[in-house]
Amino acid sequence: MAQKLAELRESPESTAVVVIGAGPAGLTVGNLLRRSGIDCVVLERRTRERVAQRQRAGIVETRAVRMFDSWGLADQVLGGAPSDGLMEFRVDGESHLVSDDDDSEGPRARLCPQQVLVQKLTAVYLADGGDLRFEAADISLHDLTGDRPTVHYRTADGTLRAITCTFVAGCDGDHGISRAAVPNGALTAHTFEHGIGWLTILADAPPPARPLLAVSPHGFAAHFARGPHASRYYLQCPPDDHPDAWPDSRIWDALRTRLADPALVPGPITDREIFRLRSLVHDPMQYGRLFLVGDAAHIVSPLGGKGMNLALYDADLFARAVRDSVHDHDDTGLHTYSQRCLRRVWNDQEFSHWLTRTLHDAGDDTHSGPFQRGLARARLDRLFTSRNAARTFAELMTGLNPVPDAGAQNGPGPGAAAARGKASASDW
Ligand code: RFL
Repeated sequence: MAQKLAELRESPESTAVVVIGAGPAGLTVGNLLRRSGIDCVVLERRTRERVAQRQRAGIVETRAVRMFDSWGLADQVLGGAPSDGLMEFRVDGESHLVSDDDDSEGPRARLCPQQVLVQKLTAVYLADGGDLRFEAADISLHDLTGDRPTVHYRTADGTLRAITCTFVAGCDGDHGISRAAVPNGALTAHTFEHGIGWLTILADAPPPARPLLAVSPHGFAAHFARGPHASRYYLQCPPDDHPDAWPDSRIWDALRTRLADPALVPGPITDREIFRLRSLVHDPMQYGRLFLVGDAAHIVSPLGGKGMNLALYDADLFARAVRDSVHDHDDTGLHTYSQRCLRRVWNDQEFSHWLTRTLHDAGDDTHSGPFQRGLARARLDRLFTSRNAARTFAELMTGLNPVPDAGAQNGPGPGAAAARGKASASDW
């Protein structure tokens, strides 16, 4: 083994960027680098089939659609129809439509399930001649603070491989190896547990006309399209609840009650899981030549639909930064990558947190108490009646609200750690 590793170090492969993980973040980085004429290798531990089946997000926000459009990729990688931008809030059975139309020109959000985006990104990347290696096991990162990091991995047939590169993109999600390769103390984790559980259900059942968020004293529930004949539902539950406590009949009864829809059409349930709502930010999003992208750097609670969209934002900034560095010897984008990403990360965390608190506090007041419930109901009233409040909401939904350029930031705040002392630890 030691001899084999020594041999590998003698004659490694070489590329500009090794991308760890073939989710939305890694595949977007891979595609954008290829479009920029920059060599890269994407390493993914799962099989292609497994990656292509992971169902989570359902909407690519307006900002991300325009990002793909600016790379000439929107039509190739985005499936689904344009969203009509309307979302239904149902409060105690009363319907309120809220729009994400912010009057801006250009293509708008698309109804595109995450697995469709991943399948299309994979197909386009491979058709462009991209190097994507599935079933890459035991990946380890070396010399991240040197000039040429090395990535070791094992192929499906057990062969050890080594690749040297200029940059590593850590796109392997919250439980990947990239962030774990960073020494203790180099990154700070900011975490928040919401104290809320969600039962999440996928079913082959008719989707709603538009995203539906329901608030009532029975607890929060939601219903989203996940394709022409598939739906995802969420039901608020205690964080330590268990899926076994939710047989089909209980699920459909709870959905009918909380969605105030006695005629809700059920269907075969294909997946049911319980997870705790939590939020997490790692600062900075860089260590040496390793750049963390997407869920590897941050987790956003699902309300607001920002997790995947933030991953796409990071991927775009990273690819542009590498392009400027490789083609123009301009490293500004790489040096400001973490700060700039974190400004949007905190922006989206705030929006998601606001929506999470509002929709849960407004309903089941055993969770928060009557005072918080009154505040949350007032926030909803304002959203439904004030044009300015609705417009701010629309801007946040589209992802088009301006976020200050972090490069100009001098004062303390999220991201500032990267600009101050940690810059030297994470500098390359
Ligand atoms: P992913 O999608 O987790 O992809 C990481 C990839 O890395 C691979 N990997 C490794 N590869 C090699 N070696 C290793 N050691 C590896 N470890 C992991 C994995 O196999 C995988 O292929 O991260 P990425 O690319 O950053 O994308 C992030 C998004 O997946 C995530 O933010 C969203 O799914 C979050 N999310 C939602 N986001 C939205 O924008 N809108 C939504 O409506 C939405 N709904 C959701 C969600 C997340 C959910 N879960 C996970 C709780 C609904 C749910 C239920």
